[in-house]
Amino acid sequence: MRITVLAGGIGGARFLRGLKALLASEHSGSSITVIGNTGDDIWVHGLRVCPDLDTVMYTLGGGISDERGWGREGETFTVKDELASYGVEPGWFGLGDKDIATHLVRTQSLAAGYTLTDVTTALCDHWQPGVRLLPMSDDRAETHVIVERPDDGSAPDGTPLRSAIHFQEWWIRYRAALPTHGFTVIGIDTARPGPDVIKAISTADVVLLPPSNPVVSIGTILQVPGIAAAVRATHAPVVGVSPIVGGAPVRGMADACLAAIGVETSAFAVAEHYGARSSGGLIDAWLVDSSDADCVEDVNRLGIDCRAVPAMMTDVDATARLAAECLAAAETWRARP
Ligand code: FO1
Repeated sequence: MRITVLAGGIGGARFLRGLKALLASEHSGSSITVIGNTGDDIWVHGLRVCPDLDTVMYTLGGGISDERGWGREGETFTVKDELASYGVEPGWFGLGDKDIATHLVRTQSLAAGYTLTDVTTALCDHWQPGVRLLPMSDDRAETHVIVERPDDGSAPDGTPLRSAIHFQEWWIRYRAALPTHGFTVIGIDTARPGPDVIKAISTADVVLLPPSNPVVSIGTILQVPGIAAAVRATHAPVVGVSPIVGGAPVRGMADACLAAIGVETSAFAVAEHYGARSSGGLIDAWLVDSSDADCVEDVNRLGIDCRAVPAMMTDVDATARLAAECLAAAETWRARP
């Protein structure tokens, strides 16, 4: 079975760890292709950092800091502290010493003319994540956030002025706690899907949207011209997992992202946001946590086959069971009359 997963950072990576465990135990001969979000990517001190790609690679390759969910286990920040002593910005970005090696390899390879896909393949040769990790695009497409910063001041009529800041600054420095008016992915209009991305979607047996951030992770991947159309057109069932449980994100700040685009923070609202493929949207089935069972009928009425299951990824076994529910939902959809 060929499974293609559109994934962002921590939530997507944790889901993949369970999916991998499930396939190893019950679906030998299956393969996973991950289409990774690169909208979070950032130049820091001249290094190209790809947070979501690295989070998937480290999580599945055994190098992740489980405590943080990003960066390396046993990490130190000596270089970051030295840079801070020079007063070099950005001081707010947590650049780990071990992590720098990954960014140096990536930056040097990009400078030598290799594509981000080539570089990611080479890094994964080292980390052996057990999945094929494809950047959504080899072209630069960086998420920026339209905010009101404290020192931005106001126009003569008193209207607060707005600025666009890099997603990482919004996420890390400001913890998404500024008045936020939306997102813009700089370069997205001319970004092309990475090689094999469209093929991975159109030839998949199952396409999964794991509980990653539906706005700035999965949403960004779907903004790459051609990718959403490929999801709509694939013969594979498309199954999503709600990242919102009981009206709140399980981790991260998807609620701030959803609010910024005018979508309610609920399992139902995110399903509605993705839309039923039968009416031009993206998903066929939607898994919500058991605590949100009261929305199942409403989601079904959207034309999306909804089921309430234990969706908290508390450990690998629980996540493997969630992944099994995704595959069951896919088979139910495939078998429909
Ligand atoms: N997240 C933080 O909250 N603080 C950090 O200092 C930080 C540094 C960082 C460095 C490398 C990396 O791959 C990820 C890092 N993250 C950090 C996480 C990152 O901001 C988010 O995981 C994604 O961009 C959103 O999914």
